[in-house]
Amino acid sequence: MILEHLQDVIVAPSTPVGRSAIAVVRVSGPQALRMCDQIFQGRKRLSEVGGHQLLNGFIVRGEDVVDEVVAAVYRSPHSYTTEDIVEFSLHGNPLIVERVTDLLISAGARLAEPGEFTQRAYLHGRLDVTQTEAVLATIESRTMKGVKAAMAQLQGDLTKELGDLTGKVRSLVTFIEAQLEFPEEDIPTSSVDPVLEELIADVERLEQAFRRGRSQRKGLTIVLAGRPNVGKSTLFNALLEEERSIVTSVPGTTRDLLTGTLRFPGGQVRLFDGAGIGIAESLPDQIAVKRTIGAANRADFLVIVLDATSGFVPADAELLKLLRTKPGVVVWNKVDAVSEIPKLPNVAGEPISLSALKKTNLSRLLDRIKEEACSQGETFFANRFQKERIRNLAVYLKAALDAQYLDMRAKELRETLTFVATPDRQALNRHILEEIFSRFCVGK
Ligand SMILES: Nc1nc2c(ncn2[C@@H]2O[C@H](COP(=O)(O)OP(=O)(O)OP(=O)(O)O)[C@@H](O)[C@H]2O)c(=O)[nH]1
Ligand SMILES: [Mg+2]
Repeated sequence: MILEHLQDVIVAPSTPVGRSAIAVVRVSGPQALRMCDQIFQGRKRLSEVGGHQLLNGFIVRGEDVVDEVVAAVYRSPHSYTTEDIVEFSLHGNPLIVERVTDLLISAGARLAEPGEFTQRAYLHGRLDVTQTEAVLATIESRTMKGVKAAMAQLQGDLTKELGDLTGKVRSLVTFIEAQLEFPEEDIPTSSVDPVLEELIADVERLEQAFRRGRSQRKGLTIVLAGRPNVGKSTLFNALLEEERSIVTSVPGTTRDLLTGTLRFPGGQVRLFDGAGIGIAESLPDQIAVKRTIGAANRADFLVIVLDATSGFVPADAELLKLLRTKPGVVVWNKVDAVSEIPKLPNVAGEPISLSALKKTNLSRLLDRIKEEACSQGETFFANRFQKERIRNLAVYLKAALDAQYLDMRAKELRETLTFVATPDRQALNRHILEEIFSRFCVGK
């Protein structure tokens, strides 16, 4: 990927290859209009018209007419890339698209790299990185809600939120430093507690909005976690209404991590079934258990499956610890085979009792999952740097809240500022930028 060469005129088809009513070929760069004039014949020359104009005309090669087209002209800086742009709407035949692209290359343009138009918008300062990724998210989103959230991001909502947060932390630091100027007065550390608590709540709200964003774009990841033989695979199959995972009465049946999709209006879930978490003797079993634990750690939400026929055992207590750091729900499975549902010690939230085998009470679990995947509220897409920054932010703000003295609080908060205030541009190195842009399609 080329990050410089902004003087080049770039060209690429912006619509998918195939037959269609219309196909678009896009050209951008400082000499784009003059270059297009070499192959376009219309009432006026493209380099003579103002921005935001449509011109009917022909693409010609010497004496030959290649196609009748509409050329849309955008003048710098009022265009997607901020450069001069021409978008030719052609008849949607791949042969014509190829011919027109080739003609422009012969006239001196260069074929654009994937995402290079968006990259130029970024390099010219029209989009920040968050917005750049939002462009990608808008194209990739699989639900309309996802598209809506991506549009909000494109309009800079998260960038603004982070800016507001930075402002609040900065005023708090200034306030504390002013207090420290007068050491003779004994100012209690708790005087800034409410402000800090509010900031922490702000950060948590953002984190929640990210999770919603992921649910809407890629689907929320949910892992069924439990000891071997508790009925995870039976439950996985029942939820997906498909015999996907092998079920036997032998503990250790599942080894590979299986995944299936649950779709709801307004959200989707990628459900995972893996090996039971417990003591594994053989090497393959150990690897399988590690995989499930890895998936559970990465998941957005957990379904902890317990076996009602064996009651609550010490190994289950270990599993419940997973819920300290992420949301989830506890399920008592196999309730068809017991007369009384076992008790669950000190866990937040009511467990759901069901039978995966008899398919009873499954709807309660499905409703809970749906609630998580389609929860209403604001949504953000965050790139990994923003997510990282927000996470660090939470850690430092909590450390500031725990700090005993005001000067220690000020120190933690100043550190906090380095996480929120770093502009994207500085945080990103060339390699990372290339990685982002390479995920785009050609022509965007
Ligand atoms: N009575 C009853 N048996 C069940 C229920 N769900 C699963 N079982 C049985 O429990 C045994 C284990 O089921 P699996 O679904 O393979 O359990 P698992 O948790 O995936 O097991 P591993 O893959 O070995 O970790 C099978 O014999 C199932 O028929 C249930 O709701 N009620
Ligand atoms: Mg299984």
